[in-house]
Amino acid sequence: MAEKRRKLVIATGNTGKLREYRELLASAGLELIAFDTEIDEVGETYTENARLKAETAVERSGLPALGDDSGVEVEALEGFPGIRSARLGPTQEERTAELLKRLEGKPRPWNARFVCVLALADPGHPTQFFEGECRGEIVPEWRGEAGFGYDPVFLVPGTGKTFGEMRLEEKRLYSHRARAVRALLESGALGRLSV
Ligand code: ITT
Repeated sequence: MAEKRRKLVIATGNTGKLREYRELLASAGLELIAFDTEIDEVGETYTENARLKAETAVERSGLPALGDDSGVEVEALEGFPGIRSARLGPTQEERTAELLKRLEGKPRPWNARFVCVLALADPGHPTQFFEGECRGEIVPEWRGEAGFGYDPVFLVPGTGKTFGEMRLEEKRLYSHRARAVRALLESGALGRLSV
């Protein structure tokens, strides 16, 4: 009989993130289950918010869960929007436009970094954290239709492309999320899940 795959909840309501996790964890041999906790992100750090998402999903599902809190930090805006990246406006288009508006008139390059903190919560075990970053530059023109969020205005140094111009397989070579997932996979934690 085929061995039953272990289940891992991906605690997100963001379809762009979910698509990336399905790709990044494809080789991990797990059954991935999407679950949007819809919690208020009341934490003051990526770590606190990632923990909230993952632990809430564990409480409600009884299964191990991964929470992702991420954002873009722009040097000329002293790290803004950071953990508030999802709250700059009602739609992503308005959020990106708002970010560009705040940068208007500031000298370029608009250096920035994407940050991703992953929390792995497992019933009966302390929650573990993994982090990844990707340095780049915000550009004023929107380029490409791929990805999600601020991808069309985030230029990756040395590639001449924004994340909006990269397919998933290319974005994963550079992305903050891919780096956090690599740290998670290298830790061996997914092989020790309790359920
Ligand atoms: P969940 O909390 O349900 O996971 P969310 O979109 O609210 O979904 P966050 O609170 O972590 O997630 O907000 C992160 C925001 O940062 C996200 O909405 C994007 O606008 C942006 N972001 C994060 N990773 C990104 C990426 O790889 N590419 C583009 N934008 C990204």
